[in-house]
Amino acid sequence: MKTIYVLNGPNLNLLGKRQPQIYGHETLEDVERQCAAACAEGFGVRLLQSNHEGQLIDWIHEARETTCGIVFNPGAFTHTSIAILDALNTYEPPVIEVHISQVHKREAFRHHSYVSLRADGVIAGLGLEGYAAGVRRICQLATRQTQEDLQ
Ligand code: DHK
Repeated sequence: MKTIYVLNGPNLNLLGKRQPQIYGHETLEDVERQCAAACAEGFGVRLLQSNHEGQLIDWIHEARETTCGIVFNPGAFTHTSIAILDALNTYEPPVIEVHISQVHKREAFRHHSYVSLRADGVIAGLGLEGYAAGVRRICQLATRQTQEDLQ
């Protein structure tokens, strides 16, 4: 079984309760269920959430050894964290950056992303569907990579 990490940054533990007019009524458990359903055969997801930058960095380091891709909603660290960008730059498999809201329609400080300097794809404004789309893309890229490795 190939593992995909679905990483979530600060305040996303409150998904479903926090500003539902922006982030909707569904919870991280719904994200986990939808991501599991989006996996191709032979793939599985592990959903993780932390409000702490260092914990997210530790999980990225751990993912280097154990995963075939990361779907990542870094929350507000998207716009501030060079340390998370540096961690992602140590990670080889695909990274898909996800934002539930359409950040480019929001405040100017949400328009810049450090994570986008590394991400292989960026999804914003699709609601929770963005996570499932990210998982599908990782499955596709990882399968392609396996086929190339076999040639
Ligand atoms: C989530 C957050 O917590 C914000 O800080 C980002 C992102 C947007 C989202 O849309 O999922 O700016």
